[in-house]
Amino acid sequence: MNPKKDKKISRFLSLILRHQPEAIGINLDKNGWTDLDKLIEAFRESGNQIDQDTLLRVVENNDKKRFAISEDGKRIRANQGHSVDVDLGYSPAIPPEILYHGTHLPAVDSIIKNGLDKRKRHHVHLSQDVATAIKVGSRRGGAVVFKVLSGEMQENGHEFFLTENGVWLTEHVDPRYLIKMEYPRL
Ligand code: HQG
Repeated sequence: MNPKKDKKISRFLSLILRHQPEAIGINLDKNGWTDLDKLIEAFRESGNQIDQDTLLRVVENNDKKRFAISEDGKRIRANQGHSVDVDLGYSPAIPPEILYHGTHLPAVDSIIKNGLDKRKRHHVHLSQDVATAIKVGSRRGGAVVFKVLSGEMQENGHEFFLTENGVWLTEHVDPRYLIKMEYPRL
C-alpha cells in the first residue's frame, strides 16, 4: 500500500464520480451510482491500472469517507460534492444549532453581502466543527470561518441534509444567518 498513490486514486475517483464520469466513458445512474466492475475496466482502459482490492481499500481508508459502496457490493458512488445532476436521496434532517463554513479571504466580502451560494455544487457544504471548517478553508490558503445559525434557519423553514460522511448540506445561507469568527480556534 502506497498512501501517496491512494490519494491520487481518491482524487481521480472524486473527479469521475462527482464531476466528469464521461472523462473515462462511464455513466452514473440517477442516484449517482456506477458499476464497480465497469469502473475498474474504464480505469484500465484510460491507462490507470487498478484492481478491486485497491479500490475498496481507497474507499475504506478515505479520510473523509467520500465514497460509498452499495449494500450488494456491486456499485460505488460519491457521498457528496457533485456538480453533475444526481439525486442522492438524502432526507431532510434537523441540524445542530450552529454549523460552520470554512472559506478563504477573497470570498469574505461577497459572502457577507450575498450569503453562501452553492456555486458549481448542488448544495452549500457546512461542517459540524470548527476544525473541519478550518481544513476546508485551508484548501485555498489561509482559512476564514463563518458560524452558521443553522438552528434558526431550520426553524424558519430552510431544509438541511446530512450526508453519509457527516457533511451538512443546504440550498443557500442568507447573510443574516452568518457570523464571521474573528479567531477560529480548534
Ligand atoms: C465560496 C471539500 C464568494 C465558498 C470540502 C467556497 C467540502 C462564495 C467556494 C466540500 C460565496 C466554493 C465543499 C459567495 C460561497 N461569494 N464566494 N457568495 N458563496 N463561496 O469547493 O464548501 O475534499 O464548491 O466559501 O472539504 O469549499 O472535495 O465548496 O470557498 O466538504 O471531499 O465558494 O469539498 O470536500 O467552493 O467545499 P466549493 P467548499 P472534498
